[in-house]
Amino acid sequence: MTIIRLILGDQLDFFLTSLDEFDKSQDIILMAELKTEATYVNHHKKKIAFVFSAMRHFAEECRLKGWNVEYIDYSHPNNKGNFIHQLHHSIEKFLPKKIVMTEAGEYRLRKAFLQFQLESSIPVQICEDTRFFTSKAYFDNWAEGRTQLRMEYFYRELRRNNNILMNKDGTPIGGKWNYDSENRESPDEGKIIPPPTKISPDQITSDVLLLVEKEFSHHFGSLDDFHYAVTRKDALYVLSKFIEERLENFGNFQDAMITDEPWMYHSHIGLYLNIGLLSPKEVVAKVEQVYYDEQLPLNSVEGFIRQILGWREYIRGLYWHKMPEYAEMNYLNLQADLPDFYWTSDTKMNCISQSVKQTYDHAYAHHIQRLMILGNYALLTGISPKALNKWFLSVYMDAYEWVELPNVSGMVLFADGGLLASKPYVSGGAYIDRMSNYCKSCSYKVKQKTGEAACPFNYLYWNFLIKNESSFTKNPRMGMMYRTLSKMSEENKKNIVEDAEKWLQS
Ligand code: FAD
Ligand code: DLZ
Ligand code: SF4
Repeated sequence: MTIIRLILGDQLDFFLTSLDEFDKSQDIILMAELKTEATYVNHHKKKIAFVFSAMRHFAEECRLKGWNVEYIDYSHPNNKGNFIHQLHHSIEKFLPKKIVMTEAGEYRLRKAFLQFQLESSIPVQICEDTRFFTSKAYFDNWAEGRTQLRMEYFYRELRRNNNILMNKDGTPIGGKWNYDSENRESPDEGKIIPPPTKISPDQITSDVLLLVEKEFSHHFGSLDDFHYAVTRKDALYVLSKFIEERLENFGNFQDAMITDEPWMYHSHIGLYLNIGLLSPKEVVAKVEQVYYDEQLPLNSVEGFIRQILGWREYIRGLYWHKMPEYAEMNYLNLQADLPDFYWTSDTKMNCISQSVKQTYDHAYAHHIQRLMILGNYALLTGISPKALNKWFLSVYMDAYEWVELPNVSGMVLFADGGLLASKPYVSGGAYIDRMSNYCKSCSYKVKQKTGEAACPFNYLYWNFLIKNESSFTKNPRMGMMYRTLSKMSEENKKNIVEDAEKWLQS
């Protein structure tokens, strides 16, 4: 008798646990392009096109293996709009003996599937998602008894456990666990940055682009120049081009930003990792091997591996460890709405307008733009976790709640009170000026601290420290900032607070 194997849009991997012991003579793969998934937030048009096209290509690959696939596209007459209704429909149609699936990556869906499992008339088997280095249980165990959950210690443990960039005697290669201090070079405007690797849309992608323009025209974002991989083969090609062309400079310029250079030396593979076209283990293994074969700079190789083995695993562990409470946390009681310019890019602040514009165009911004431009401004101006999470979950191609929420609530908004970050990631204009060339063509003056022409990040930064003094003055990592503040004249502080209030009200 038939088993229906449900594959979600971010589970496009033939090694998925729900495909174990697949019997091609009887089993059926169920995949569906669903309204609820495309609209639980108004995803960027490119993200919907990417997921639908990658799903269609995966279904094609399954058919080529001779597997039975029930693929419900967006316009299919039997499209039921959400997973649970779709499953009920398939149970009636195929009378299967069992449903098998791999657990969903987001809490809201995992809850819905557990409820379905409880109520279903046939057995529903929900398998563990093993596409990560660590399980949820591993993280829970690691976190037990700790008041602070620092990524660095988690990462070191994973380096040891998986023997990655390690010497035989158990010490890290190069003698240090991390080379962060070497990964903060200012941008080099004279250096030619390799263009991003582009894959031309095939017929399947072109059809999807038309569908998305028709059905989701009101969503944020442009569909122009869609050049992403939608198959594993092409995603592997993008990875190989990153290793060949960009990895060497990844470390030095990891935090650098240049006007009209959205891609810098980043890998642009987060979207593929997150839907299963690439696996984190294979990416880390390949990059480590290249280090041994080609002696690429250790700060680049270690820095890159830390993002995937360290941050990505840690963030997922934290999400499952703390959900559902994590989504409700708001330690600093931030309540402001998101300004319109997060959607329109219509602001005189060049750093923000650049970051929003490229987000609109490409559904991509690199880490420092997300953290130190768009995130920094949000924290300084008190945007609420709900509003900011909704925006970040909507606009990026790689956004899924398990990875987006801890980054936004924990790393950006300090909403968890310091579980993830030892101090808030805030800065004035000087940091942005050091790490980018945005300030050179901005209407505001980055060196000016107060007054109409001053860079808003300057007075908003000091205003943030003044307003949140009671929350942070005992934080040892904030000592230097508060010592500088204590030396400021009362007159100066008054001007800062007045300018900040004027800005916040405008
Ligand atoms: P690279 O800079 O080349 O890094 C390589 C890989 O490391 C990434 O592809 C990603 O898989 C991983 N990585 C790096 N930093 C992180 C991190 N902080 N958390 C988890 N994985 C990380 N990443 C997402 O995948 N989805 C999100 O929705 C997301 N939202 C973010 C929101 C904010 C506010 C911030 C500060 C960061 C967010 N990140 C998110 C992390 C990071 O910005 C993106 O993974 C990265 O920009 C993707 O581009 P890339 O593939 O070129 O990454
Ligand atoms: C993101 C997304 C979108 C836009 N559309 C679909 C879809 O139509 N069908 C589907 O199976 N999955 C989709 N996804 C991915 C799911 O939202 C994802 O599986 C959950 O967010 C869990 O991580
Ligand atoms: Fe951004 Fe201020 Fe620089 Fe303008 S001057 S780009 S607002 S940091």
